[in-house]
Amino acid sequence: MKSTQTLCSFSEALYRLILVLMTISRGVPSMPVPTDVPMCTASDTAQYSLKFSGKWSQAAFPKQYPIYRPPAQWSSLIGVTHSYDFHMWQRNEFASNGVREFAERGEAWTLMKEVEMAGERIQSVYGLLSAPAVAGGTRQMDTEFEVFARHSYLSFIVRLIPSPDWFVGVDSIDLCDGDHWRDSVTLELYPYDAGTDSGFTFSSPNFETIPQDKISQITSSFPNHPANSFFYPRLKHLPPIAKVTLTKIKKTNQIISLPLEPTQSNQLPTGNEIEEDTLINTPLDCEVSLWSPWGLCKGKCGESGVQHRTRYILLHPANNGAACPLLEEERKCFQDNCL
Ligand SMILES: [Ca+2]
Repeated sequence: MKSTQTLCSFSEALYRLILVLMTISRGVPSMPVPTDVPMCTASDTAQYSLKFSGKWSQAAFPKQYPIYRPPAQWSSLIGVTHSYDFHMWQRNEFASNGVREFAERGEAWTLMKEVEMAGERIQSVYGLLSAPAVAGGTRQMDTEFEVFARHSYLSFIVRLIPSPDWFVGVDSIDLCDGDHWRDSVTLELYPYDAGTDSGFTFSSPNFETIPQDKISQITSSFPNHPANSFFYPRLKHLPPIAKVTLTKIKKTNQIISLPLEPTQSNQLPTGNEIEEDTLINTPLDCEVSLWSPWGLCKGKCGESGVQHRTRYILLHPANNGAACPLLEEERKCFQDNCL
């Protein structure tokens, strides 16, 4: 249900996005720059393509992998180009309301409003960018954006669907390197927890975190609880769950003064291909329940009998993980409770 809402509201989101962009764009070029900040002296502007590649496959993340209602997929991507003094989100800091709503439900309005206000207040934000949701954990999405010497940073966020409040993203990657623009930047992405919902598994019901936690990276051992969907005690590190590649594109005569092109670039047939390097196989060991109590002793009165106990499979093994142990056990007993 969450995913349907995300997908349905996207076109409306894009429309509103355009309104926000128009608002943000006003007056920004006159922004004063403090002198104690590392300066970007690259030529005025650079255009980049952004390619987001999901690597959330069942082979790489076999535990509780969401197969239906909804299957594993990615929300729309919401990004910002900005200066050093703005943060869309930060590890070990509290998520804003906008990040909370996006991470929990994929609703972008508050987040965009926050960005818009930051643009008006401190003129730290140049523009917003977006790419539409993709209905598959290993799909790709593309968009384009423009950066300026005074607004050379990119941040973005993409929500994991389904999940309680989990997302991937980038916080303040600087595309300017002194006097030039970086040609290409590739980053592996790992899941983060927004600290606002305490669900342990992809499909946990809503369970608000009170008081709110800070944003934390989810690892194979944190949160340290066997019920967590990313808890893999045999792994030292989780495999990356997504990848983003930012590539500088040649300037054309076409002026992309504001990144209003994402819908068009997303219709390119190059998107939505599965990458070969998503074929990571993460072993998943079988997990079984505790034993049931011993059953009744069956046998003739006054003689030895047999009783049984059982346990059941909590998690089926995958990718050559440890097989399940015996699920039923019997022992001799003495039938002394004769009627
Ligand atoms: Ca959480």
